[in-house]
Amino acid sequence: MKLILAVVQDQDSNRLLNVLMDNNFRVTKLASTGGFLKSGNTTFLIGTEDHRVDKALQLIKENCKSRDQLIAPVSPMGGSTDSYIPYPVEVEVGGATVFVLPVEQFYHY
Ligand code: 2BA
Repeated sequence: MKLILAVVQDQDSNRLLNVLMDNNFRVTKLASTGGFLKSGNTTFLIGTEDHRVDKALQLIKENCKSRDQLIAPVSPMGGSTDSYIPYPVEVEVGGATVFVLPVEQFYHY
């Protein structure tokens, strides 16, 4: 058994949840926050049999898009000038960041 952890953008999360459910995956959807942008994203926990991992990855890939996001200028007011960014910076946020972990034990009470 494997545990798939997938960090995706909020805009893709409902579509991905629906498609995973339609394909009989068991899913937990968590509200999360990206450390760099400090804005909301969504983390999926998907526990599945080894032979279904490729199908889950395919669905994630098909339903999550990369997007460019602007980081607003950071004001130095009241804070350190070390982190002052005077102009908006564009970063490409990936469609999905995915970890596939082996599951040592699984209990469902
Ligand atoms: P954030 O940490 O908010 O990062 C959003 C996007 O900002 C990243 O997109 C990347 O394009 C950029 N970025 C992140 N750290 C950077 C840095 N030190 N310098 C310059 N640009 C940087 P993605 O790489 O697609 O990541 C999207 C979200 O996935 C991340 O949101 C984070 O929540 C998660 N993530 C990505 N890699 C991870 C990892 N190794 N471990 C845990 N979570 C991760």
